[in-house]
Amino acid sequence: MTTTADDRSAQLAEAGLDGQNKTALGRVLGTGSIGYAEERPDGTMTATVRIPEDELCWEPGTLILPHGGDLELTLINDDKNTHCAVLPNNGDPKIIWLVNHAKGTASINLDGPGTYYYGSTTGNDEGRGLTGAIVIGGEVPDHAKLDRPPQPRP
Ligand SMILES: [Cu+2]
Repeated sequence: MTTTADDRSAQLAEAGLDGQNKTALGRVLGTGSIGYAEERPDGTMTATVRIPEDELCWEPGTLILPHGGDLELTLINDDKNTHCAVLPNNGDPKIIWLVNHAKGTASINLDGPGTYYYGSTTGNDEGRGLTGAIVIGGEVPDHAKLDRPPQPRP
């Protein structure tokens, strides 16, 4: 059996995993969309993530970067609650405060391929609620590869 995107949306709705105060507090990580950062001519990147109303998630839920480096991340809070984002950043995590209907920009540097998680720790979603992922592709140096058979490369 194959599952199409439409099936998945219907299944998430039926399971009560597509919004706030249903089966779970909000959307579960991995049930949102995938987005890509844009690369500028100088190699720095930009992306926008937003918090839709009453879903308690980031949109896109997974943001893919073509490589490590500097990211200018715009965050928009369209929810009725205040949220924040505690963002991964080389050196020190950064926090940005997002009152309802606020927009802000964070400059972060992530120089290594990998999967980074960020979240809001406020706005009735403490714990692991409102979690998003930033995935950095690119070549992994040999010394950092997992010990497993060679994987196909795009
Ligand atoms: Cu929050």
